[in-house]
Amino acid sequence: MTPKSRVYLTTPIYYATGAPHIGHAYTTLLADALARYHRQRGAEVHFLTGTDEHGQKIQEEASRREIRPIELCDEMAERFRQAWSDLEVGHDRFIRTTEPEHVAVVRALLERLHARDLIYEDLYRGWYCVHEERYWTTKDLTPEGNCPDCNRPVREIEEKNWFFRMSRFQDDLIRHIEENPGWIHPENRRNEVLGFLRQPLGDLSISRPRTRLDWGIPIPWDEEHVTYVWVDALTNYLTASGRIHPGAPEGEQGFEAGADESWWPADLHIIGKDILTTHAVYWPTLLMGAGLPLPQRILAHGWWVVGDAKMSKSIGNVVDPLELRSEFGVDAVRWYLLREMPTGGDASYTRERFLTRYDELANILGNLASRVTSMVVRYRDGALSKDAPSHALDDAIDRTLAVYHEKMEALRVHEAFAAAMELAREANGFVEAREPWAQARDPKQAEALDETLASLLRVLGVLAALFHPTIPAKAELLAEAVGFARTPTLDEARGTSPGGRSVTKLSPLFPKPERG
Ligand code: ME8
Repeated sequence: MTPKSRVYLTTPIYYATGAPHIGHAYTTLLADALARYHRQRGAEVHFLTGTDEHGQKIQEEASRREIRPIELCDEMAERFRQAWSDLEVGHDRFIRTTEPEHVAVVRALLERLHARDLIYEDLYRGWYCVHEERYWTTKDLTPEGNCPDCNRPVREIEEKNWFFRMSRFQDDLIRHIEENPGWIHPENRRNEVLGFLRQPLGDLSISRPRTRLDWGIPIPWDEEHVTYVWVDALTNYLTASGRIHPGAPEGEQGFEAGADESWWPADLHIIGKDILTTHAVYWPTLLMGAGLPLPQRILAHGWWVVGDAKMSKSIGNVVDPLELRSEFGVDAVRWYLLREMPTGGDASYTRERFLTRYDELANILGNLASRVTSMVVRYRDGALSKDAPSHALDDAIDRTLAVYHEKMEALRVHEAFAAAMELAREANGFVEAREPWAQARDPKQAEALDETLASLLRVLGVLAALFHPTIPAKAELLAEAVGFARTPTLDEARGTSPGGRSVTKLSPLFPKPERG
């Protein structure tokens, strides 16, 4: 597949209520790994993350803590920013839904839908879950009469609301999903959405009365109502794309088709499976209503549990990625999360698995890197001659690159990284088979030793590039140790001869942690 030249990737914007845990970290790291992969292939990338700051959850948490909602949001946005910086996430934009630019884009989108007669006023009677901020009909509720999503009690309410004519777009959405098989990934999630769309699709309430909820974006033509938090939140992807210019005269705000310098449409929305309906039903129908193109793809990944229990504050088993980082280092956390979870499937965190994955880094990649660099220093004084033959492992490299690219394109990121680790394992096997220490003792084998070491150096350069999306800092140390000024691209690493570059002995890349 030819690499794309521009890639716009997004994570969900996380609620500014709780601290980031390994679930949030996983999504963000997955986006970061893909962003790094595409940048390395020469694409210009726009990687967006941020915080979701309006709505009842935020208002209630702020009032529980006796602070103003904006104070809570300022604190939490900083906390998320810091966490991403500590985990070496290289996003390009951190959006907050309280930013004036975003507020203006949400209002412009609502005006647009209103002007197209896609919004009407009606009386809503039914059940409401405060926690999920969602309305339910009686048949949606659990047998005990609770919210089907969070199992908390619901309230019966009757209120005036503004509705979006979502039902009008049901057939178009089904057609879009059927005509674009890879649009929702993985396939079981796509089937889930198609299953959901077999029932008649209702209209979507897009407002909340201010008497009940004040912390939101006012509906432009009705100050007594604020925007439903999901409509507000989903629009963040559009705001950060730069497509909409709310201040421009009508007809020039960016809703119209035509040449466009912005990042819209997104190439990939990465989300957890919990928020699939909002992304694969609400969001595309809102975009259809506004006459805007749909995102290219949606990846709904699976769920992290802890052992066999749900991760939750009330159980007290929430795994903090920053604590793991202080114990084992950032690379251990990044490698574990990205390698352990099958992209799209579920995964269970245990300390044992974490340590096993760390051992894999230390014993396979780390070990290869230290033994090869130290042999080059010992036997060849830190540099091989310029014309040293270095192609003994080229087949293994090329096989790995083919699998790696194929898996990355197919969003099977864990398998791409598994292929990278497999190359390091093969290279260790090559060391055992060639026995460079024996070659070094035999002057007749000088050329053979050159080939052994030079081929291994070429592999180490390729490994630095292959591991860059998951463990960028360690990949850079490795690249520097084999004589690159910075981490090479895959093509540079594969294509340049290692002879003549100066090699330094690496101290262990992944030192043994103290085991508690
Ligand atoms: O839903 N396993 O925000 P949120 C895997 N603000 N991923 C997990 C996870 C787990 N146990 N727990 C959380 C919201 N996640 C809205 C989104 S987007 C326009 C608005 C990740 O703070 C996963 O990506 O509840 C999930 O979709 C997201 O965090 C939910 O984050």
